[in-house]
Amino acid sequence: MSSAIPPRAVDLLIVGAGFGGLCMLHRARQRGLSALVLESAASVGGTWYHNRYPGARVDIQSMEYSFSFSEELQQEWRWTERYAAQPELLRYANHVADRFGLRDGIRLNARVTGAAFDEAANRWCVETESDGAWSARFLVMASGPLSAPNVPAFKGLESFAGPVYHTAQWPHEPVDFTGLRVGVVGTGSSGVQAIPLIAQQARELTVFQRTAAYAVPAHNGPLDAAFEARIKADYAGFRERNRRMPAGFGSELPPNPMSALEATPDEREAAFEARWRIGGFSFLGTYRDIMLDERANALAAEFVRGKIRQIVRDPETARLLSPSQTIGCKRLCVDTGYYAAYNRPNVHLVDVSRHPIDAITPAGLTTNGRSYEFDALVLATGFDAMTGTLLRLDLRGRKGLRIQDKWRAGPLNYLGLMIEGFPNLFNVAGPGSTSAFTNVIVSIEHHVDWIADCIAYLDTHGRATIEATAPAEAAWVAHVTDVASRTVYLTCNSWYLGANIPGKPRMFMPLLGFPPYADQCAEVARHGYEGFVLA
Ligand code: NA7
Repeated sequence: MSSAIPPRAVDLLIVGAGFGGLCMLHRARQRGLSALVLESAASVGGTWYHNRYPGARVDIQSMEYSFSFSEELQQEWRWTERYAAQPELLRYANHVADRFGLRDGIRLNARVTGAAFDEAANRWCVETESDGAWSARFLVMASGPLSAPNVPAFKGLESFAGPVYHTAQWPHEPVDFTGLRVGVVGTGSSGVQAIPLIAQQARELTVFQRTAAYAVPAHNGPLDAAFEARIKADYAGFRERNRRMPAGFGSELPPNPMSALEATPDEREAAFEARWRIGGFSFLGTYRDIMLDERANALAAEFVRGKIRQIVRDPETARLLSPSQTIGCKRLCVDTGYYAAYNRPNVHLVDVSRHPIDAITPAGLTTNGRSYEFDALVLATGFDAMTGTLLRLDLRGRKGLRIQDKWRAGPLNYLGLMIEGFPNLFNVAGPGSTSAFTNVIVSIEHHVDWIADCIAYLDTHGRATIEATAPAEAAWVAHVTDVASRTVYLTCNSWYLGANIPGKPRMFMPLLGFPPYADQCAEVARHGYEGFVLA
């Protein structure tokens, strides 16, 4: 690595000014560390800066999807909707940056291209595209688990005559599809959110679906003032109850402790219907074993397929929209009018599950010997999740070890926080942690606190570095897979497994169960950072 300008030095460099980076910067400053955030974008907000597609919205309730670290912040901020939309979430990120005076610690338009660990100095040297080099004792990757967009290598993509929009790289100026024929590829969470709104604008909308999605209604609406007041009367208690939930949220409606297999068909129908009416992820908690037992899962899945048949008028379209995989195995979608959008005469569904998209052409695309024409193309094709962002960097640990070599067979890590061979590098909400299976803000705050405590421990014990050991890493990765293998999560081709990216090694990356994970991380720290080498 080389740079014309000598590196400028701080204690802690943080990559990314999304919720993770903002939280880390604030905590580091509270602990008296000099810290700096390097952010590639022109402003803060991370996910909510980039994902501006129509309908982009959080699917954890707003009162939960927010920081808990400041009582003043959580009291003063007012969400307008049960599930906040992208512009409001972006305003929240900006408010946090202003409220805590963080902006002078954030370098915008500073895209990190790589980082190398200098073993003689025990420091990280971080290179940016156009902001020179920086050096720090500690490097925190708060670059997000879903931040490397996946653009499939479609033959002829560059030949398309009209505009191509990826949901995760949406333009900042409004996109108007009025009067246009639009093609959408992808029916995961992003496609499911965008399709109903694009359908309202476009002259014709053709959706190319490889895997049908399960979507449960959000029943979004204005935030109920009485609910807000009740939560704010004891926000700390509400946060604490949520932290004790398996996914760090949902304490208001915990999973039913009954097995779906013990209920009668009528009881089941009533129970599924009740949760369907409430909406959101709580549907998967209708019974305790939906994500544990394929027979229980099949009952929930069939209930949703029944809903699709009720909502979608054309039986053939309903059949194509009906997923066959286990429900929840790919992330459950939370929707507003998704299935009903297919009742519109201008919306068409093309199944590409058995015959993939052959090529993008100047006028549209071809699949299964047919051509489809459209004026604009939307790729709702997701992310190279959990590892893509780090693997796109020139990241080198001890002895020049490249992250691409270290992670050749999958993202080895310990506690989801550190990587052997990469001392003093912390990962926020990365593989091996509960991030993707939780209200990610709960996971972020947990990681940020653990990292800040770890740095304080090193300082009080006169240690320069901390590094995961290889045996601890191997055991951890096995543990993550073992936990998943006791569930239905290994039964489908999800991004949790890396299965959405051709050639990506299959390793189950996120960990299920926030409370035991948080306890385990605390235990490791209490025992002087077992599984790490401190030097
Ligand atoms: P997802 O959930 O990964 O969805 C991507 C969609 O794009 C999904 O339907 C894919 O089908 C489809 N896809 C991807 N590549 C292709 C190709 N080559 N051909 C046809 N279809 C393709 O991404 P999202 O952005 O919707 O959501 C990601 C996460 O963000 C979400 O889980 C939340 O955590 C927030 P597939 O299912 O792979 O067959």
